[in-house]
Amino acid sequence: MKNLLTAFMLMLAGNSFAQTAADTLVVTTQPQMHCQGCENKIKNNIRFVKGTKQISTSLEEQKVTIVYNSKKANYDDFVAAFKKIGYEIKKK
Ligand SMILES: [Cu+2]
Repeated sequence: MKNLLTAFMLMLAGNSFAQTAADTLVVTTQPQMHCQGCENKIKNNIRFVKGTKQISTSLEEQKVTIVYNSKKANYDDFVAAFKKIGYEIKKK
């Protein structure tokens, strides 16, 4: 019984760790974003990449900031997702 409890607590600890495994990716796009339509297109598509938690764009700074779970997605997943909608990305 004690072992079971320990195992359960370890599981909980593992879970909370997974939830905080958030990475932030900041990228620039090619072609550049030039209006809200571009921003929306990116946001509405990239948010479907598995593991994406939050996505924001900045026209002035020409950057896209993505907060994601690094256990579920990696940089290449985002490269592929951007490519699908016609953008190349570079880490900023
Ligand atoms: Cu546009």
